[in-house]
This record gives sequence, structure tokens and C-alpha cells, in this order.
Amino acid sequence: MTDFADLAQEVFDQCETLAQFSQAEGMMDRRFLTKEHQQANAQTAFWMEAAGMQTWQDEAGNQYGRFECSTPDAPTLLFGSHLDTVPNGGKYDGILGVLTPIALVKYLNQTNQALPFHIEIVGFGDEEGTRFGITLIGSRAISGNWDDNWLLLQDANGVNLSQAMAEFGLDYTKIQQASRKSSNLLAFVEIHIEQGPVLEKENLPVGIVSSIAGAKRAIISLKGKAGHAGTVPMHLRQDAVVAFAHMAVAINDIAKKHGVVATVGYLENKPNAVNVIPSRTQFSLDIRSEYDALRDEALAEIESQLAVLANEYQVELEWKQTHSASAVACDPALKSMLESAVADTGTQPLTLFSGAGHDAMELANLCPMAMLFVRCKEGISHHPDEAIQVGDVEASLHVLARFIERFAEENR
Ligand code: HGY
Ligand code: MN
Ligand code: MN
Repeated sequence: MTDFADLAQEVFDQCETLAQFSQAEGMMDRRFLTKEHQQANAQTAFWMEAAGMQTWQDEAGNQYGRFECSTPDAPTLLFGSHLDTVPNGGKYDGILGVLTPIALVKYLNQTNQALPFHIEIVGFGDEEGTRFGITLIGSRAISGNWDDNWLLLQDANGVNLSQAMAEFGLDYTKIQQASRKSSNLLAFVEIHIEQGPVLEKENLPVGIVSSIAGAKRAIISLKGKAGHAGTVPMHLRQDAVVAFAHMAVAINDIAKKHGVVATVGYLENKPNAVNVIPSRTQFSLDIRSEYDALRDEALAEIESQLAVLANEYQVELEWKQTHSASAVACDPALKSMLESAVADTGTQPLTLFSGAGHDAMELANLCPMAMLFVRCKEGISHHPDEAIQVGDVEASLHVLARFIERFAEENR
């Protein structure tokens, strides 16, 4: 059996190297079209070239590498994941899914494997959506779902997307060049940390993804009435924070009742002064399920309950949906090929669904898609304690090498 230990260690060390490109001292924070994004693309391109790939950056800031086979007009098998992170995130979410396939290509190059398809790897520039508020910008540019309205979106410093693209050296008038045709793409495969506890509980290094949860997101603004904390009687107040507090509990209770997940992750309060009754509170809602109908049922109940609470606490409520993605099933044939490849390496093939969203759900609009999960410590993610074991990277390389052999047999 090939020894992937050195390549696995290399991937692990490269995750450390990329982690230094962060906009915040002492924590992971790499956002779309920033200097740190530019550094991560350049470093990734360097490793891609060292593995024997040609490299380029597309008009959406995605970093590509290409490993050609001997047949010029052969189709392409595409691997990839994202190079951006959440604020105070981990070193492996997304990153592992770019660096592991680079190591695989290095192995294929060193062993001169004659493949009937080209291999490409893409490092998406924005999956988390933490700079401009919408997610999957890089993969949506590739799938042809780019929306020019995004150009006016602004980041926390008031920089809009078109300015950020120009500063990054991109010409947004050419953004359509980033979109790919499905005709020459055989499949898209994303390797990603599980970001959940199942593989660790089952004591498995890898797992195969069945489907990816569909998420809806909204920003909800409450308008109450500011007033003196000492003089306005309680029964005459229009306190936006009190209204919010009841809404947050209602969201939590309704989600549990319907068996979906809902999160209030972002909260802003104004004027946020110790002796002023809060007049404006704004918060985010992220609600997901493996089943869109279940999610939407819970969402409808949340919407009506928040209207009742807004009335009860005398605040005006404004609801702005910011994201909507349907649940996406992985391609059955690819899924079973991954399951066979896992079994070939002597590991029990466990299939599980992904509560986290991924670029793979966007690429599914272009070609058959599959995902391989890698165990992570206690399922921790979107947190600096995110951790993986080198041995599990090694296990995933064995699976991918076997998957490539099977996929090549299918496509000769
Ligand atoms: O939010 C998500 O599911 C992903 O990590 N962006
Ligand atoms: Mn993430
Ligand atoms: Mn991710």
C-alpha cells in the first residue's frame, strides 16, 4: 500500500502556513478580496505548481490549479473548497479541501498515472460570506449564478464589492468569464472537515456525505423608543432589547419543536448605553434542515410568532431575507464510488448528512457532486480549537487515490 504519511504531514504543515494570513492579530480571520486572501491564493498557487499544476486566478478571485492528462480535449474532474474563514475560525474549514487534493496531484504526478481526464483544483475566494454578507460568491460566479446587484454590497468599512474587486486587480465587467460550462466537467468532489461529532463518536477517520442542509438567513430589525432608564415607567416602554430577548427564546423553542436548527449569531443594539432604553436592535437568523419543507414550516411559525411579540412589546419589526439555499443531495453514483473507495481502504463506509453549507451545493448546479468528510476533534469548527489528526489526512489520501482509480476505470 502506498505510504501517504509524508504527504499527509505536508498538508497538515501547509494548513499551519496558510493560517498566518489573517487580518486579526492572534486569531484566524481571512476574508474575501483582502490582502490576506491575495497571500493565501499566492501561497496555494506556489504549492499547486510544485505539485506539477498550471495555475491561474479567475475573474472572481478563485485560485485554480490544473493537472493535464495526455488527451487535450479530455473532460475535467474538479476538486475544491474555500480559502476564506470565519472571524476567530479554525485552520482547516475549507482549507483542508484545497490542500489535500494538491497532495493527491503531487502523488499522481510522481507516479506518472495515465488518467483519462484532467484534474483541476479550485480554492474558492468566498464561501463564508463574512465580508459582504452573502455566501458562496466564488462558487456562484463559477456556476453562472453571479448577480450584479452584489456589486453594491458594502463591507463593515463601507467598501463595496466592485471597489474591493478593483483593488484586488479584478475587472468585474469580465466576471462572466469565471463561469464554467458543465459540458467538460465530469464531477466536483469536495473534501471537508465534518464540523460535527459523528465520525469521532463512530471512531472513523472519514465519512461520505449523503446531502447538504438547505439554509435560509435573514436580518431582523426592531424599532422601539429610546428613553431615560430612570424615568420611563416599565408599562410605557418600547424596549427593543426586551422584545428581542423574547424573540430569541421563541426562535429556539420553535426550532426544537420542529427538529430543525436555528441560530441568532449576529446582534447589534443601539444606542447601547447603560442608562438609555434601547431603541434599535438588529439580529440575524440562520435556519436549516436536511428537508426544505420542514425548515420552511418552522420558519413560518417563527415569522408569525415574532409578529405577535413585536405587537406585544410595541416595536416595529422589519424582516430582510439575505440568503436562501435548498438542501442538495450528493450524486448517488459518486456517493457509492466514494463508499467503495473507503471500503477498499479497510474503513467502514459511513454516510452522513451535512448540517453545514458548502461550495459543493453550488457546484451541483454544474455537474454531479460528492463530498468526503474528515473527522475533526469533538466536531469543533468555526472556532480556534478546530483540530484534525494527520492520520486522518493520510486516510483521506488513500481513499482519494482509490477513488481516482475507480473513477478512471469508469471514464476510460
Ligand atoms: O455556514 C455554513 O454552513 C458554512 O460554514 N459557511
Ligand atoms: Mn465554515
Ligand atoms: Mn466550510
